[in-house]
Amino acid sequence: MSALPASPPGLPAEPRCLVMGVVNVTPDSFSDGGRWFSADDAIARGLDLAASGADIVDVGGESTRPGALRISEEEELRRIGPVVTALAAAGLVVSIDTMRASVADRAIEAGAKLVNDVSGGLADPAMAGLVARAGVPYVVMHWRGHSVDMQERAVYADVVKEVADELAVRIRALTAAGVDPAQLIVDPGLGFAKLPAHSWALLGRLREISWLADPAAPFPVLVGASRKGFITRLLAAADGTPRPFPGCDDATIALTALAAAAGAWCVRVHSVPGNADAVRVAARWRQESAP
Ligand code: PMM
Repeated sequence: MSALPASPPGLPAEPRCLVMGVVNVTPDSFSDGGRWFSADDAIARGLDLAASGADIVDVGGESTRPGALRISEEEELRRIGPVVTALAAAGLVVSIDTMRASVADRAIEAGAKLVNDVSGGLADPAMAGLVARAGVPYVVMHWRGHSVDMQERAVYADVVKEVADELAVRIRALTAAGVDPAQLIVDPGLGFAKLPAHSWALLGRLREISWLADPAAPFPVLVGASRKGFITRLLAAADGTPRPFPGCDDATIALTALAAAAGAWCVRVHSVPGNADAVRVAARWRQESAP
């Protein structure tokens, strides 16, 4: 089995898939909106995620659930500022989940070590320059537009090829702006302008996302499957009612094991303990797998 791509400099390096725990400081996120909306609750949540095995905690102030409207920059900064500062001061590896260069900049000043941009740099033309100047690792997620109407853009002939091609275009734009390819992590953007069938196809062919244009130079891949709609629909009741989010955590753990065994670099999850076990099982499994 092929070796895992190395972590970008400055991030934890383990001989296994990493676990990123989610701290959504939002009133309306996909599965946990409102639960950690006060700064104190969000800080406590981040510490708890790290104590239960998260290698990285991902702090976000803006919901990207399908249909979500944007919030102002001031409001985003108000939400994430104290949380990033406190978690970084406590020694955690903090990622900032933002599409705004100004928010990423402030979070880096406050100690964030990774910028997680679900728009892959498309939402803010200043993002590429900021990431190049700061030299921090950067998640380039596949994205076709803001959440308010993104599902109208879920039209593909070959979803895996188109996502890989569109990510490669973003990577060319980022490197042209001075970003070092060694800083980059790619993400297929499960559920973002994707119908459930698209997300499943991407999971089944993750390696092609890692390879992009060149199998000899794979990128680390981040997978954000946790509690997404394609899982709630797979596990729907007999009458078609999607499984409520908290009932999807076991399926998320199963997906983590499969993605990690397929070579994912990191999984982004809402509940850590089972996923922290799953990545260790997958690492041991990979050790015994044929090259
Ligand atoms: N998904 C959400 C938010 N941020 N970041 C990355 N890199 N990948 C994802 O799939 C992703 C993300 C939406 O999920 P949530 O609102 O339930 O946290």
